[in-house]
Amino acid sequence: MKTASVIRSAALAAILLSLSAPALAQHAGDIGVGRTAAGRLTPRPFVPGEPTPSFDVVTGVGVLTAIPEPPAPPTSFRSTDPGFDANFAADPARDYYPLESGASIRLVAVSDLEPAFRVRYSSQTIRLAGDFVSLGSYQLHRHPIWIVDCTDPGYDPLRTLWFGTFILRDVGSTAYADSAPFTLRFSIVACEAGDVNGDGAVDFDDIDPFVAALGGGAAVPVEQRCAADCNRDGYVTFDDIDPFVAALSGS
Ligand SMILES: [Ca+2]
Ligand SMILES: [Ca+2]
Repeated sequence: MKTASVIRSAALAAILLSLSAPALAQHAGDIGVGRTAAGRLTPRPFVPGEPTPSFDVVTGVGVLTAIPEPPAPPTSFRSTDPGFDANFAADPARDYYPLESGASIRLVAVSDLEPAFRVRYSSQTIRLAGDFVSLGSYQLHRHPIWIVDCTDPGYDPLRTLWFGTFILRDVGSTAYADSAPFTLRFSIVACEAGDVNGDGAVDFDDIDPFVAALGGGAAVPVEQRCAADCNRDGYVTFDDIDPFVAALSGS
């Protein structure tokens, strides 16, 4: 087991650094929709500890729920969270301001979504680049449905995380510039990257379960595979070793 010994050596080196749990990914709140002072749309920058949290579009992972509930095999995984909300206060320090009257905002995919992943609101569905759903006007607060369709031919039951890259676009009279692209990630189970044994901490006790997840495939519980997917690409591979060691050292 050369792989296991390499991982152990790297992890042992990492513990020489100060061990601390990494900051939790930000799951709570809606995605704030606003603009910069220069008139470019932007999702609200995440602000730690604020009373009304906004979803962190950089590190946040939305959690989808199996439909129907286990132990029945799922036909889909769904959630209406996070939603989109334009009613956050201005935050000049982060160049974030509320939208003005006349705005009409869309969520637009800039690339095809992962197979079996889609976003739906009313009759509008995002699957491919250019598809959009309407989010509403300057005071918008809308929750589209994030869906992983298990009946889709492209559905891979070994995948634990789906993602799509989007922009915010204004088709209203305010004519704000498109936001920069941002990637939203969704998992089919709640998990914290690196906490492979699920005890709430990232530490040496996670090394053995991580090694098991690396080679275990479908025999490994989905929560364990999700947590071992430290680079958040949906699968457990050798590419997760470095981020796992980084999580162990709290960096
Ligand atoms: Ca743990
Ligand atoms: Ca991975």
